[in-house]
Amino acid sequence: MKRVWRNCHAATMRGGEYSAIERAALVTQGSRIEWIGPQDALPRADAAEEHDLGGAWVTPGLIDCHTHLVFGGNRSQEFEQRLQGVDYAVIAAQGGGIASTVRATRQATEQALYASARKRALHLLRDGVTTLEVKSGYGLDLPNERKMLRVARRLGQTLPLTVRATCLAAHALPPAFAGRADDYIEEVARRMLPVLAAEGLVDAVDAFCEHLAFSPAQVERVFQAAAHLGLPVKLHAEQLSSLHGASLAARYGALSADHLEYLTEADVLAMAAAGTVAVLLPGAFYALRETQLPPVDLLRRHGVPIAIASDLNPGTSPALSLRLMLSMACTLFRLTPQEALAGATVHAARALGLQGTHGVLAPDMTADFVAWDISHPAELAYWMGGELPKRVIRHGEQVCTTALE
Ligand code: DI6
Ligand code: FE
Repeated sequence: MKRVWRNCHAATMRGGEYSAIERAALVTQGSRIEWIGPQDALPRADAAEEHDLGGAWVTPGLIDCHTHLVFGGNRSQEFEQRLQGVDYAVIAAQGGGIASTVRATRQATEQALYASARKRALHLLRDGVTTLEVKSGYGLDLPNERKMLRVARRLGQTLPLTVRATCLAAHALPPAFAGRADDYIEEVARRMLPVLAAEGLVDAVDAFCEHLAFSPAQVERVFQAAAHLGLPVKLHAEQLSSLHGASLAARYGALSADHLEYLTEADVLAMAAAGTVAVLLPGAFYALRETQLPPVDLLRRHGVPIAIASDLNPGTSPALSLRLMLSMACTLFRLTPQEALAGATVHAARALGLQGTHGVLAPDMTADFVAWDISHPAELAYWMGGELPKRVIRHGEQVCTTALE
């Protein structure tokens, strides 16, 4: 169906800038944008529906390109214990940390996991997100990684959201493989990935490259398996130390390297040459009270696209608002509001391999956009929390509206 959307301003985000059109209009045809431009130049069209956007600012639908939003239980009691002074090592020895989420995720039925993940996904949708990535990585064996990825697929089928599913089986060492990390990596590379990919559950492959997780050599084994299956890779890299995982990821043509507080200039150059997106995660930086800043100036200087995501997970980033992450990216990492918004639209699309269809407002792109009742797009990174009045349009249809009456 053809629809005309008038009386708005558009931050198209072309070229990673607002690239604003004031007094704009859009024409959508089904799930695609057919035309966008100044309202005065609106072509005559026989539209089935006309919508007055009331002077709103329209942006591309927000894209949260790094989440772990499918998980069992939560770790709020652990949070409380830590703040009462209980040592993290003691909590871990009591089975806390990632291990406790793995237990809770394994115990949960697929239906229960879906029900809890759906609520978190709705928080994001109400905040203007129309595309999100969901990682597995709390199952750590074939049936439970499958269960997580099936939930991710089901979210995409049942909610008005585009969901990309990433297999993060190489997130942590499962208890059954204690002391045998190489054996677990072989299990991931030889059995889990091929089976899950054959079931159509995997859009990309991720791993956690860190002293407390997997070494670059082990990550490379996973990347070889992904390449063999024709799947793109991503990597949790340089979050707590410098292992040059980002350079390794770049060598495998990774869509993104994520976290990156300890990234070096050599890693930045490798990412620039490979076109790998830097995904910065201010929620985890904040929750861990990290002080090492990601090298934003080096990323800018060498032209590496910067994306911003929630890292929504029960341990290090229980973040239910992508807009709050934009605010934190500005205040903590000194991004400009324009860079932050580009990080949750055009560059986030690239981090998911969706740059051909998502992330900017232009003819032939998917008609995913948000009409915000704001006076300037910088407001999206300016307000901390709350609910901005908006309409969320996905595939050319209004799917959510939040108005304050
Ligand atoms: N990096 C993180 O910060 C999270 N995962 C990862 O690879 C931690 C996930 C958790 O604590 O549950
Ligand atoms: Fe993460």
